[in-house]
Amino acid sequence: MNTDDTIAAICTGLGGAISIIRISGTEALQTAAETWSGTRKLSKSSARTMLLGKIVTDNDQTGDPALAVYMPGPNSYTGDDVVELHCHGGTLSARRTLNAVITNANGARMAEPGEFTYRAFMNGKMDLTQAEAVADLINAHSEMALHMAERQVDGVLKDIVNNCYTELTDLLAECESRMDFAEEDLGWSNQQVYQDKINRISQKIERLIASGREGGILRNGIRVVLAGRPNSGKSSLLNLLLGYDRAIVTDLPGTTRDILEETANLRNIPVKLTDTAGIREATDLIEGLGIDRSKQSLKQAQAVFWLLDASTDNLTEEIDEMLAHAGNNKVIAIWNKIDAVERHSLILPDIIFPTVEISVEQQLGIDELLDKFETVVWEYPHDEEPEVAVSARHAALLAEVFAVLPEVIETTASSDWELAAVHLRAAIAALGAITGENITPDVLDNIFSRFCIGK
Ligand SMILES: Nc1nc2c(ncn2[C@@H]2O[C@H](COP(=O)(O)OP(=O)(O)OP(=O)(O)O)[C@@H](O)[C@H]2O)c(=O)[nH]1
Ligand SMILES: [Mg+2]
Repeated sequence: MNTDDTIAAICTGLGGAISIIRISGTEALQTAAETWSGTRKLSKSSARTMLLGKIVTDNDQTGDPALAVYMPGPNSYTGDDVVELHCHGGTLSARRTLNAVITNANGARMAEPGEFTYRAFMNGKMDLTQAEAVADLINAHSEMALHMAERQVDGVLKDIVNNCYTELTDLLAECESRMDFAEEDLGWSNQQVYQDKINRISQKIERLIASGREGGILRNGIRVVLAGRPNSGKSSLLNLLLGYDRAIVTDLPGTTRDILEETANLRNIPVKLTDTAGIREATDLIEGLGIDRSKQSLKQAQAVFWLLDASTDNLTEEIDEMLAHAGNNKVIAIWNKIDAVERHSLILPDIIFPTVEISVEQQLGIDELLDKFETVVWEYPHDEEPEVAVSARHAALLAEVFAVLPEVIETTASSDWELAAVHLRAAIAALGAITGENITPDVLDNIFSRFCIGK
């Protein structure tokens, strides 16, 4: 992406009460002056002061009232000169203003997705981890995901990575100096110091890699499938977890025939909840097709809520169906309708999966279900939010660093400074790719193309 020209886009979601058109680049003031006019000129106003004026286009000299604000670089979001026009919202009004900004005599270029943040990165306003976190922030589907993104925007991950980067760069400098001045003693550290240092860095990197699991869950959410025999209460539980009546519930077995998918937030974990057709011998063609889809969904599930009807006469059948179809992946067995069973706990058989007893109808046991869900997802007690949760891109690069560090220990221990330097450079390059210190343009394009337009 070119960074020399002036770009513009609507930064706000379409349809709101106000729309903001951001213009960024060396010609931002001139471009805005062709589109907006007020009693005071933007170029004469003090930085970051809102001025009232109106949008003037070629066809419409008495245009809509609009506020304008000038943020001279480098103290702007992008680091360029920026002008923002705040005009009436609504799709048409905002588009008309953007169109005027693009087509006027000093017209700007329409910004690509993520291009404002790309410029902020290129202008050194933020590193790549912070820029990526801006996208995470917009896409966050839970409080925890939001906090994590905010911490990454604040530079928590950047600082840890930069710290390792600096330590390894210092070590590389020593290795190179040992190669160049092998005969002299220039007060170098001894090999034990190197090893301790690398071990410390290794531990930090290992912790970051481990946080990738949380990063994946918080960024992508997880797919939870509600499954079970007909009438076990899957749709009732879906409705309860969503907090509204999404699915039809009746006492006829085989009510749900197709897959229903909704997003929700269970204990800060973003989830895609999938309600499915009850699994049994199908009674007709349509039900059979629905059951095939249920089985397909189970294959893609990252967690399964398997509903068992505790009130039926045939508990073994309920369990057998589960063992045949649930798979082994994070299944929670849920005895539902315990309200309809007398002294239920005495008769319910043991099950190999984590098990809870609930009543959707009377809202019993739902907290216990969510407790189990949390434990199953995080795999260990998760009382505190992790400090950082790296993305898959970061984790892959960190794994490269982690793999090469033992080689650094080995080669420094045997005073093979040349080879140590080779390994150190590889580790440094991978860390630099995380923060964007050294990264190829196509990787950058790929990262920013996933942003929305206007960010
Ligand atoms: N007593 C009692 N009845 C319940 C409970 N949960 C659901 N039901 C009833 O069980 C019946 C079936 O509920 P659904 O939610 O439609 O069950 P389902 O598993 O989605 O059924 P299919 O879509 O046919 O596979 C309805 O009449 C519900 O009111 C519960 O906790 N206790
Ligand atoms: Mg149903």
